[in-house]
Order: sequence, then C-alpha cells, then structure tokens
Amino acid sequence: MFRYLTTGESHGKAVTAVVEGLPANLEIEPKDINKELARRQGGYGRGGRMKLENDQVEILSGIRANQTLGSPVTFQIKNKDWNNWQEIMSPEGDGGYNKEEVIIEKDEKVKEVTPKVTKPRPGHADLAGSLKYDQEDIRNILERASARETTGRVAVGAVAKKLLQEFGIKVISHVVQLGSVKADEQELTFVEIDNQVDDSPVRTLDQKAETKMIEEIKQAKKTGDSLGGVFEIVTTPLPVGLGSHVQWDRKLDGRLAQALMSIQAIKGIEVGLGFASSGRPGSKVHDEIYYHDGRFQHQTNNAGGLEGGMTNGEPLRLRAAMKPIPTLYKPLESVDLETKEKFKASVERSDVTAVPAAGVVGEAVVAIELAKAWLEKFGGDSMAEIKQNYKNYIQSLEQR
Ligand code: EPS
Repeated sequence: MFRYLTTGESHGKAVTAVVEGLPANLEIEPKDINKELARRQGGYGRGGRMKLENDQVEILSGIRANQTLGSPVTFQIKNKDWNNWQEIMSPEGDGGYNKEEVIIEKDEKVKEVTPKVTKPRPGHADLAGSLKYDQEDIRNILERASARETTGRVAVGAVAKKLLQEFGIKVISHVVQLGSVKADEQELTFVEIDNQVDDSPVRTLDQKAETKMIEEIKQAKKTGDSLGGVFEIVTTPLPVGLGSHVQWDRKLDGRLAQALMSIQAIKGIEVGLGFASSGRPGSKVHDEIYYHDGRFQHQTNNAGGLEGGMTNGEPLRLRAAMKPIPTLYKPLESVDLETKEKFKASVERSDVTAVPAAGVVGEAVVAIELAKAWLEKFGGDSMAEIKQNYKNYIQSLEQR
C-alpha cells in the first residue's frame, strides 16, 4: 500500500514527508522533485516569504543511486525562515516569550516582549484549533495549518508523477478563474497545455484573462485584500478500471475529491461537468459510447474520466475552488482569545493569492491518488513486476 505522512511547522526547521509502499527500482533524482517544488513556489500574487525560500529536497532514506529500494522514503525540505524564528520555534527553550524585541512605534523606540498570538483570523484554523488543542498561543495552531505543509505533498507528488510517467501518464493543472476573472476555455491538447501553462505568471491558458487576473491581483494588493479562484486538473487518458464501484471508500472520484479538498483553503470540487450537470437533461450529460481502434471510447468527456467510481479510459478532468487566503492586510473583525474584546486584525506579510501554486499542489495530490490506485490494480514489489501486470491487463482488454 502506498501511503504517506508529512510533518513540520511553517517556521520550524523543515517540512518532511515519509512515503511507504513505493516499489523498488523506480528512478528518482532530486532534480525531479526540485523542479516541482520550484513550480509550487511561483505564481503572481505571492508574498515575501516565497522570495526568501528556495525549496530544495534532501533525500534521507529509501533511495540509493537514484533508485528506490522499496523501503520507506524520507524527504526533507528545510525552511530558510527558520533562521529568523529559532528562538520562537525551537523545541527547547521558552518559545521566545521572554525575548525582548525593539520595535519602532510612531518614531519612538519601544521594547516589547514577543507576544503570544491571541487574535484569531477569521477563516483560518486559529480559533477552532486553539480551542480544540487547548492552546493559549494561536501560533501552536497556525504553524501547522499553514500551506507551507504542501511542500511535503508536492515532493511526494513528484515521485507519484515519476511512477505514472513510466506508463506514459501525465498530470497538469491550469487556472480557470482568479478572483472574478474567468478564463475562456481553450481548444488545446494535453501537450500544448503542458508546454504553455507554466509560461503564464498566473498559470492560465487564456492570455486575455491573464492580463485581467494580474490587474485584479494588483488591485487586491492595493486594498489589502486577498483573492481565491479555481484551477482545473487534466491528465492524459488513463487505463479503464482504476478505483472500484464495489465499496464507498474504493471509489476513485471520492478519493480524489478528498485529496483535493484537504489542500489548504479548498472549498469545492467538481468532476467533469460537475455542478453544471445537475441543470441539464440526462441526454445532454452522459457521454455516448462507441468502439474504435480496438477499444471502447466516449464521444464526449462530461464525466471527467470517471464513471461508477472508476476511470473509464478517458482523461481525468477535475476542478477545485479555492477561497481567498484568510490572512488579510485589510482588517476583519474578530475577538481576542484572552480578553474576549473585539479587535480588527491586520498582518505584516501574506500572499494576495496562491491559486496558481494551489494548482501545482492539486497536481501532486491527484498524482498521489492515481499512483495509489495504480499500485492497487497492478501492484508489485518492483517496477518490472508492475509493468508485467500492467501489460497483461492491457492485453486482456485488447482481447475483449
Ligand atoms: C501562509 C502565510 C505565508 C505564506 C505561506 C502560507 O507565510 P509567512 O507567514 O511565513 O509569510 O507564504 O506559504 C508558505 C510559506 C508556502 O511555502 O506556501 C499561511 O498563513 O498559511
């Protein structure tokens, strides 16, 4: 079974990921992972933190001479910002609560002790997490809730992508909406999307929309606001039969939705036509079947490549909606945890939007779920064994 966990706080020493259940003899080089980490750091609208970090993976276990061993793989991505946070985030010491800091306030130098964070931001994990985990300092919640954690998922996703690529399967994302600006659908092949999308600073395929999106981000920055959006994930055609209809927790659409929904700030998922399918008659929704070139195919792909919780031989098409980032420069009303008094919170540093980056994270988690389903269907302990199982299955389909 392919499974993974991530660890790490946003301003702690590092983010790590442990991956279990990878087959032996899959070729992995750090550059395969670093390439994905760099893609995640990009996108117009990110804040100062991304200028500071330069995410690079260190492989601590499970890979020798660029080949997986079949043993657990550990990835570590160091946080450069740790250098500025050691006193506060160290596992030892006093959490920096007694540290004296000189701040400049209205032209006057004031000595202040590093305070606890007691002001929960609306829309963040701050309030619910602090109450649930019995924390007086919201930092003990926000550090782990931060989207910094997704570096670990992107590292694991890079490995999942490598596994899928051995079978010619690729996963890519593009932004279809940023703030109020919607991209027009483009008639592009998978290869064209793959080649073009990272050239756009907002990772969209519609150049006209790109200009408007950037304008809206600039505007939001000026007014201290943040923006959400929607990204779409597409894949090359997948073999029929990944996932299963027989049990709720084996349905691949549900598993993909859960994986995408677990990305920070994601509020909605669509598969294929998604919500739009509910307003159309069945005759305008379901994809007609035909037989051509020795295989069963569909005239359209409104189902997004999934029927009955299984891949149906077509490419996947999924969409995820991201809410605007809740860390705002523009103050929103909230209540102090300690004093219970009203306040208006504002922050010093945040991203205006992270939708382009969220698409890269979306690719990673989708690749991970596909790799899991792949190993369930064609599983083996080595790449050679998996390739043999895959070949047998494809041959059996050809004989139908
Ligand atoms: C985040 C706030 C910002 C983001 C961060 C997520 O970080 P900081 O508070 O250090 O300025 O840049 O995202 C990342 C660090 C990342 O790697 O994606 C938040 O509040 O969740």
